[in-house]
Amino acid sequence: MSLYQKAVDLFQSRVRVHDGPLTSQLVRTPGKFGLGQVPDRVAPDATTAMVCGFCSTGCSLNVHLRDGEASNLTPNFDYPVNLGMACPKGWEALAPLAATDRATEPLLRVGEEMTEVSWEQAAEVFTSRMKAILQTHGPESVAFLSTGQICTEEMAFLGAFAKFGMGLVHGDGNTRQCMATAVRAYKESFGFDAPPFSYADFEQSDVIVLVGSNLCIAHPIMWQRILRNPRSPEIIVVDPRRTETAMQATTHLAISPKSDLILFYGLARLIVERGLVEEDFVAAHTNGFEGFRDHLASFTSEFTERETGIAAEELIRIAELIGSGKRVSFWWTMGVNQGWEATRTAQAIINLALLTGNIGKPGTGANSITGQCNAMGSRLFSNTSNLLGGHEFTNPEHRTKVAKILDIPVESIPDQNSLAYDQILEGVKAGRIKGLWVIATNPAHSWIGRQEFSSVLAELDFLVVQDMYHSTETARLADLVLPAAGWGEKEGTLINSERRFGVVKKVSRAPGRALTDFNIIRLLATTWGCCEMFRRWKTPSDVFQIMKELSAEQPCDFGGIEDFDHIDREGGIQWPLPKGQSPEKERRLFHEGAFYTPDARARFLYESPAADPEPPGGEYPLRLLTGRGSSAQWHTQTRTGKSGVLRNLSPAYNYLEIHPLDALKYGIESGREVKVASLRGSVTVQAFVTPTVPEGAVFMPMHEETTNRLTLNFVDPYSRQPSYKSCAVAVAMVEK
Ligand SMILES: Nc1nc2c(c(=O)[nH]1)N[C@H]1C(S)=C(S)[C@@H](COP(=O)(O)OP(=O)(O)OC[C@H]3O[C@@H](n4cnc5c(=O)[nH]c(N)nc54)[C@H](O)[C@@H]3O)O[C@H]1N2
Ligand SMILES: Nc1nc2c(c(=O)[nH]1)N[C@H]1C(S)=C(S)[C@@H](COP(=O)(O)OP(=O)(O)OC[C@H]3O[C@@H](n4cnc5c(=O)[nH]c(N)nc54)[C@H](O)[C@@H]3O)O[C@H]1N2
Ligand code: SF4
Ligand SMILES: [Mo]
Repeated sequence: MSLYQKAVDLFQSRVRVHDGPLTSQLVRTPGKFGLGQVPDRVAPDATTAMVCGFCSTGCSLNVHLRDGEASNLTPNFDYPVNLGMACPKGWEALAPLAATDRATEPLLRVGEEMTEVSWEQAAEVFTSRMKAILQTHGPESVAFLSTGQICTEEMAFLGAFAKFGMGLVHGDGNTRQCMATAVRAYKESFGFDAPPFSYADFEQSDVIVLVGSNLCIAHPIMWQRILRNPRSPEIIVVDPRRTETAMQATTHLAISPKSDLILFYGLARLIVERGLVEEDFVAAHTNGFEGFRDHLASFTSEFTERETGIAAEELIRIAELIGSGKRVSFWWTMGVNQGWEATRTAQAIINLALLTGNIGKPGTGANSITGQCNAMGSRLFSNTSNLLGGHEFTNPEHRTKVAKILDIPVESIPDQNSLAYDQILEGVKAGRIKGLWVIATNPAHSWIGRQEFSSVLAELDFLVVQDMYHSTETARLADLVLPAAGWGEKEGTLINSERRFGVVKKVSRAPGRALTDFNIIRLLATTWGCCEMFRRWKTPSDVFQIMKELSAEQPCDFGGIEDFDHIDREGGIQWPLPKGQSPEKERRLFHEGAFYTPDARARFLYESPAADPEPPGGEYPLRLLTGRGSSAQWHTQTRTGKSGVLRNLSPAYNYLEIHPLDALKYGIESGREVKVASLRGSVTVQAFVTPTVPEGAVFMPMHEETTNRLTLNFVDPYSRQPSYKSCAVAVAMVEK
């Protein structure tokens, strides 16, 4: 009997007969299905602290209530993360909740029109149409796209319902666009996806190496932590652009775009050559050093200089600084993760930390900074690329363990990995995937090669979008829009970059009939007929307890965290915290040199550089770099675009940064409209001539939907993360 048939049989044997219309009860009868168990908002005129719902820094904000509604907020001075600071998005976090384009009712497409329907109808349409697709085309014909921007408990519930309840095999999330490379790199090098650092390391380093990471814009409060470092650290920024962060650094290595892998191999060779390897550490705690040393032979300083544009003397200075025995910390973000040889590049950074023993000690580490507020939660609990709790779908022991804890038949857990995001979209294009459920992500704007994306979605029989707003580029394409409550309108946990659980709370009422993601999933699970399977999953607090059980004996074990109040009292708690241990204020991993591989040794992993999938040249002579534009803009701007303050802090128009010499070469005038074209399409933006981009490259922010009309859909072969930060373009003035 197929897995799918078993799952169908299971549902059927468990379908309960309800008395009367289910969903209206769900909405109107508090308590019956758990909705009323969402805790009442905090006392009417109180102040309560909760973590921010934008970036992964995880700042704590004091939300002040008047007559039971959040009226304003201030940063929390007592929280170990932000110490009284917040960036503009944090200060303006309440504004997006009041936007006029909030989705307030479920919307169903009838012909070209979107019509308001009740929750009961919405859930029934969801169930009947998804079931019909599954019954006709099998369990691989429906997929879901999850997110790093909802609470951990919601992600866990979503992933569990989709895979164990609905019987889906395929589900991925926007963390593929963002973190997949770091996940893969850590798993292979350390044996588990485990970013080892604490933010305290920013303050305790002598040398801080930031690779493809624009902290001043993307993680401004982490940058503030660097500024608190009393050791006058050397700050080395590796970025082809002279970013705001590069301008503040002590050294800017303005490398040729996409030459990072060669740079790090070149530096490693110099470290080995000059006898700067921390030999005791390498011998006791790593594997693969000899092979790595041989691999480095061809990365001479002459070759490295030619490929990266960094002078040989400068390479020697940096290698000596890294190998000098000082506390060196390496930090990387999207300049590394979003590339065609991204996994090996991340591992080349890890290799430098291992070579020099810069791991497990204060002020050190090979540290991947996460992006979204709960990217870390999604890495552990979204049930997409990992089985809940950092387990493996393909490991029978893991499946048995999870099935036992959840009290579900082991057959309801898929024994294969999901297709990755790009492969799911391939499946849609090829007609194999006919139903798609998109939650808290806006891929019609943010996915690479967007032109293609919209036409791919048109192939679907049924597209469901669950979002706070009905106006997002993706929601506008949906057959069914499920209106979701947002940050501040629900409770649960988020896990920040340094593995710290923080709590969000309900301080505002969601508009209209919008429900929390948790309750939407609960409603759909009930209508689907798997009430019984999820009988323990009544509230986010219940799910937190289940997640604790799932984490047992995993590197992320957090059985020692009691509940949400405990997290609140302690000012956030980092994983791991096994049962019986008390939380410390800040902790890093690997202080004993024991990694999560079977022999407890970290691995040196390396490979020859790969070919550029679309080198600039010919008709498209420039390389397009993309990324964050300002600290006031968040991704596709569905939230930050709703705050007048943040709009005023953002560029008023969509722009392209171009070097003065290229402007001269191509006849571009600053402030004038230019056409930017790639093989995928062309867009018109305003030129901004500036030497902060290197000659031969241009930069566009990702916040306007036009940018991804140009980008090339190409993924790293190991992480399948898209290569957002490079494609070939041409630029020309628009004739008036
Ligand atoms: N204000 C704001 N903050 C955010 C976000 C936001 O949208 N707005 N998003 C959050 C999320 S989800 C994420 S993932 C993070 C992203 O945070 P970052 O990764 O810091 O941001 P990006 O601007 O995408 O990319 C960083 C840098 O990579 C550089 N880069 C491009 N190509 C290369 C290369 O080949 N080598 C090197 N070394 N560098 C290169 C770019 O020039 C850019 O300056 O930010 C988070 N914080
Ligand atoms: N060219 C280019 N493209 C990029 C990047 C790049 O550097 N360059 N970076 C990539 C990266 S790192 C990332 S992370 C992605 C981000 O890409 P997306 O995830 O598509 O961007 P967001 O705008 O954050 O989308 C989140 C959506 O969730 C909704 N939402 C917010 N809170 C909630 C909630 O609580 N519940 C529900 N149901 N919905 C909610 C928002 O309204 C919004 O529509 O973009 C990627 N795209
Ligand atoms: S730095 Fe990140 S977590 Fe802190 S206030 Fe800004 S957006 Fe929120
Ligand atoms: Mo991201």
